[in-house]
Amino acid sequence: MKTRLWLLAGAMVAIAFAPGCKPKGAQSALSGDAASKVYVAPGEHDEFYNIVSGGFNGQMSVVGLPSGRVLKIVPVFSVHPENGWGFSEESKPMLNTAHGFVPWDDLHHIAISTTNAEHDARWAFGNGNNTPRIARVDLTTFKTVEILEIPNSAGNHSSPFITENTEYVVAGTRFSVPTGDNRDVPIETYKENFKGTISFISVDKDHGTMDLAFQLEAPPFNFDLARAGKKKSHGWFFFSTYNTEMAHTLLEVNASQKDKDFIMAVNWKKAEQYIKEGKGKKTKAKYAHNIWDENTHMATSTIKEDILTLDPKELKDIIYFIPCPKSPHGTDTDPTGEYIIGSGKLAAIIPVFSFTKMLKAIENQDFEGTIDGMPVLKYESVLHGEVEKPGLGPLHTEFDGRGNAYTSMFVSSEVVKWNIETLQVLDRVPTYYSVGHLMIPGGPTGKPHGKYMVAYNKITKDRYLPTGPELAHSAQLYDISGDKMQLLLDFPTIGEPHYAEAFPASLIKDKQVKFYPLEKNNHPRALKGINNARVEREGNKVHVYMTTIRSNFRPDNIEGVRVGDEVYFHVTNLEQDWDVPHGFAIKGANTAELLVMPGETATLKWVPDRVGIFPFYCTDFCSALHQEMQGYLRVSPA
Ligand code: CUK
Ligand code: CUA
Repeated sequence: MKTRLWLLAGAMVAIAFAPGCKPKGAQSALSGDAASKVYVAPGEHDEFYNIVSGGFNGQMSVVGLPSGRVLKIVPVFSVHPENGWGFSEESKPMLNTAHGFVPWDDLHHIAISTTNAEHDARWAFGNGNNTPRIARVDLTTFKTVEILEIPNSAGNHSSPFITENTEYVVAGTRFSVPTGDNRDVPIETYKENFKGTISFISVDKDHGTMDLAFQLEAPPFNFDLARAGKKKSHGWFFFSTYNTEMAHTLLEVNASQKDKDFIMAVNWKKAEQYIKEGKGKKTKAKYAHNIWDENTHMATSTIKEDILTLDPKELKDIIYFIPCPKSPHGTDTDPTGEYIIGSGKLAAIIPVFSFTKMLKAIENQDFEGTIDGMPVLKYESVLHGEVEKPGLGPLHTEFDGRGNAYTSMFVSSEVVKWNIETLQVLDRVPTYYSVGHLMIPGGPTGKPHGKYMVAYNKITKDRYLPTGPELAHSAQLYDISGDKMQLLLDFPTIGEPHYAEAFPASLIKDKQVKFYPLEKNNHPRALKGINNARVEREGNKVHVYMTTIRSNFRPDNIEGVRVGDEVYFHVTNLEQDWDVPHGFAIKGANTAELLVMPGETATLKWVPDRVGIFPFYCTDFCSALHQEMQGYLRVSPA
């Protein structure tokens, strides 16, 4: 989130609590036992996996909690030279879109799969904001195995949030845009030509495969964030909206004229029923669907264009609007599914809505008006109550499963703990500084694991050794097991962290894939042993069928290649052991390395543009003879 609240929060607020101002007690002393609470002894494992969004680096990072140690970067939406993601021929199709190869995106939110509203941790979903996409990472391999582009969307921010059995992943568009394949219209025709779109993407129960089930048209607001209902509110989705003024220019002024925006409640079970009854309209817009195949170790990209669209202007009982104080950012549902919290970031209170009251208000038609025929419920009739004086700039709320909520305050740089029933503020603790998202392990589920809370901060000055004009972004770990929150640890993050989730390591640590069985490697260019290692020419294409095993490449002296040939190095790693990848890099190639997992095949393409001798070598220290793992390619004149 950006600092557009500056102008609006009022000059006094902005001056007194400008983001980046050092809160009182910034050097706060830790109590003596903080170190022991985060100390994970050498050889011991962390208790939780924490999957953290990388923001503008486009990746996810895997962090252990409570130590804060970074265990891995999982490449998702951005190319990753470390392991050839987006450089190998097999992975390039993963980054394909309806308008070609897009090797970067901005990943903000993580969703860990659930069953019965509890983490099952089979998959981690992440959103790409810029070229609207949703990715799915398999948590037995920590590999991105699917990326679905979202048509009719721009700024895929309200995404990827899931229903309690991972039936659907949703994607709400931040920018309303003309729908269909992009059209050339005057921007000032915004209200007629631009639309908001909410996509419901079904997830296959067994394999996780995503499919764009249907899209819901919505007024041209900006959709910011969302949460599914759970337990009693299962079947509903709640989206925060802003710019309900429907401005298309100078939003910082024009989108702040009214004192309320809306939480948009969507009855998705109803929508699903209408789709089954054939009430969806067939529309078209191109989008890519990219799937990684663990059988062939290759990705395929398919361009699709058929979409089923529901129009809630006609089907009037899908969407209801709940007025919410200005510019809600996060909307969050508590573990019971009864309470819906809208964090109006320009509001002085936090409104807490009641699902039961919402249903009653709908039944009694307690409406204050309509938008395009869709009912606007009365604020008071849905309100459970307001948290008074919580702090400034409430953004996101998580839950500990003991009846308490924790809200991040961007402007006053603190986390505030309050009781969901009584709405009393129970504790507050400073963050350093400007906290964005916060996270409790299991916090968005029906069964939070409690124990810790992590604040993901922006504009974090002077917490670490300075590193030039840009400083490390920061996470802070707090112990929330007692009445008072206690700061335990600061740790820097990779990229800009937005949302994150964490779950007990015990859920997946014994399910990790250690290597790929060679006999099941169905890559069309795979080798099962060193005997078939060879070079084959097909016209101007040269296929090098290469093997790696400690500690050699076969073949390792390659001749007969000419300038302008397309050379494909199909490298099969014959190892059948945990943690023995081999790398492949060749001098002069305008691409990255490969890092080939045991039992896998990966391909590097290079078109040599000059004659000479080009050495290649293994990039991953794999044995005492790693330095001997090398070879030569000779390129002769065309
Ligand atoms: S956003 Cu970054 S602090 Cu994109 Cu979820 Cu709220
Ligand atoms: Cu193989 Cu180093």
